[in-house]
Amino acid sequence: SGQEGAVFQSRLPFSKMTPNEEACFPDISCSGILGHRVFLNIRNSLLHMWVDNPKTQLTFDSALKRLPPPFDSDPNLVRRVHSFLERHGFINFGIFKRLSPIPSKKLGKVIVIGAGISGLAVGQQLQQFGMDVIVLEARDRVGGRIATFRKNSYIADLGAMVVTGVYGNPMTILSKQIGMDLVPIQQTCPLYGPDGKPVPKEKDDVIEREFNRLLESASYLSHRLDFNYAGNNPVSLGDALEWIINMQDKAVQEKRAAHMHEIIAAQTKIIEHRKRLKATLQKIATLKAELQSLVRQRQPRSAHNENSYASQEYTIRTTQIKLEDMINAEAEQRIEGHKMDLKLQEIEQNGPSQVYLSSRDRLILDWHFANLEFANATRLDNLSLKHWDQDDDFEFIGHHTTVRNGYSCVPVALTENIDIRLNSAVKEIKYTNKGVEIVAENLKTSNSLMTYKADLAVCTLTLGVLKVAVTQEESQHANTVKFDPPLPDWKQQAIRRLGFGNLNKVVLCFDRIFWDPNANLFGHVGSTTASRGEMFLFWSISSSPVLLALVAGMAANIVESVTDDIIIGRCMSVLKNIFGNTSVPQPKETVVTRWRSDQWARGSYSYVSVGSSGSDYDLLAAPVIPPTSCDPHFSKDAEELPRLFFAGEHTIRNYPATVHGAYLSGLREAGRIADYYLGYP
Ligand code: FAJ
Repeated sequence: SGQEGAVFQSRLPFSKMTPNEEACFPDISCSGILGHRVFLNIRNSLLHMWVDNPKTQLTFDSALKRLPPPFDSDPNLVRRVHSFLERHGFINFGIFKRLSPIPSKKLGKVIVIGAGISGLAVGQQLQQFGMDVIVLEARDRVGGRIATFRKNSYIADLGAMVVTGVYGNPMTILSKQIGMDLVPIQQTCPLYGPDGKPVPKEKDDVIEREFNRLLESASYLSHRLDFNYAGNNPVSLGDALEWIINMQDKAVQEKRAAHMHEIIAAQTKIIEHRKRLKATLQKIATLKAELQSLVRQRQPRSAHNENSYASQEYTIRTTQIKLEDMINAEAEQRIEGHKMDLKLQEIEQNGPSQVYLSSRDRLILDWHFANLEFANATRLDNLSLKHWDQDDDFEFIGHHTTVRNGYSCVPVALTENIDIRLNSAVKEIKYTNKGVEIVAENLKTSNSLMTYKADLAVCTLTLGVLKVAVTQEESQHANTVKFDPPLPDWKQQAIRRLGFGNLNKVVLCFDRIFWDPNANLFGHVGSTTASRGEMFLFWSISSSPVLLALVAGMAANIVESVTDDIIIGRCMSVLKNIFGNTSVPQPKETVVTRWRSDQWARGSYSYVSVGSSGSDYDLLAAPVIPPTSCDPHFSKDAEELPRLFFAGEHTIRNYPATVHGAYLSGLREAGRIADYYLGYP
């Protein structure tokens, strides 16, 4: 709440201009501290007004009226700040009540390819900026990778389902505008072992700590020791983790060897000591015999044997003293021997563990790896060790929530007032410095082809679809999009480098809840490392009895070639193993996703693969200027205008792989297009 909260919610620094603001307001940028303060005050006040009431358009007039003096004294500056915030998607975005009409004279024509969240965001924005927008979508629905299964009272998200953090997240503003039923996720997640028995909490905690330590070690290897290449090959996160695990194993073996040496040294000391004790005992026996014989031969004292008597008594006495000394030495040696035995016992009892991880512990660790493979939508050995978590600093804070009424309510709401052509599969994107021509096949009307002409196009095709477009596998795939001319090499290389992963879900709708209704999650530890991602996590987020099983990592691709019956059967045996045969009823409805085989997606979301980095997201976001025209009548300015723009989760470096990132990429491109094509009011 308050102005600071509103600025934070808008992902801007409260008391500083951003580089983009400095570029757009060069006069303020070099005007000194007072000018900065005035700018920041106007900007922050406007953000506050919008975040407080995002259901109604914040017009320039109402903003000016509500600004306290002296910040209202320069209406021209207020107008510029208002226009800047509107254009770059900081205010007046989403679905809100308009107070001023959209310009009726259209200011340029745009084709948006794809009606996922990014396509809808860019379409909404450009439409309200006064451009003529058509959105072409191949599916018979909007939303793309936001897809909700609805049947009777059952609701389940087959694609995105989590809103990750509320502060700074544009979804928070959208949730105030449309009926999103956001429910915080309970993070506790009991684990069940491969035998179906609960994993004890203490064991679970120990392995989770070890998992975090392994990740820290991997980060240390990469960022402190700069161990990012093995020879000329970049290292993957998976390689680094397995390498550290092997090192730990080796370290345990070395500790065990050192321990054995310690035992041998202690035993050697004991043997030596026992030898000494034996010698002492022998000496005692000899002295005792000597003494006995001396005593036996003892002569009584008389006047004529004074000297020999004294010598005899002296010998007896010294032998006695030697014997006493030996007996004392024996006693001391026995105490010392006892101490040595105790020491050996202690060493033997406090030896290091036999192995770094027992096979059962390793499987629990594999469960955590599967969870990481789910978040990244790929196997750990595909992730770049150096860059896999490059977006971590931009994670939103606040609780993670699910959309109880189904995430598809968002894209559906964003269709308001936009011309969307469903069942229109784009086949060809031709771009020249005069504009674009988009050839689309109508999948409903006997596959007829339509050509749409416009000034520019925004391509929100998924990275998976773009990968098909830039490789030579055209004949194998139904959805191949041709770029004419082909995309520039730098764009093609980035498309090839960045990874596009996979994640699948199995929806099971029952007639009753048989799991703990208070937990949103429970985990199932697989029986092998290779199958660790198979139904490793079950979600229960709906108010109706629906379970959602996740299939991640290597298993995500494997399940796509298996029939639904087999997959459901596997889910059921996991559940019966945990809850007992008789407690688990047959599901009433089931759905199995296959995102990799889905021709309009070709996977789930992007990841930073080995050999790639965050800057590939920037290259994917960069617009394309058509190659220079040979037409002598063409003006230089027109030639330099980009005609192809790109949005989507794979184009946003700081927030990739997410719904909010895809949405923000749409806002970003709308701002960029307006800057190129509309100039500033
Ligand atoms: O919860 O924000 C999630 N939360 C989230 N994003 C997810 C999440 C995952 C996640 C959470 C936190 C951090 C990172 C990820 C976890 C998971 O549960 N969840 C998720 C689960 C699955 C199974 C999937 C598939 C995705 C997620 N995501 C990712 C987001 O869904 C996506 O990042 C976002 O929705 C992407 O939006 P976009 O606008 O960039 O892309 P699309 O695919 O929605 O739109 C492209 C459109 O082009 C489609 O409608 C497609 O039909 C169309 N098209 C394709 N070819 C065409 C065409 N149209 C015309 N002609 C053609 N030739």
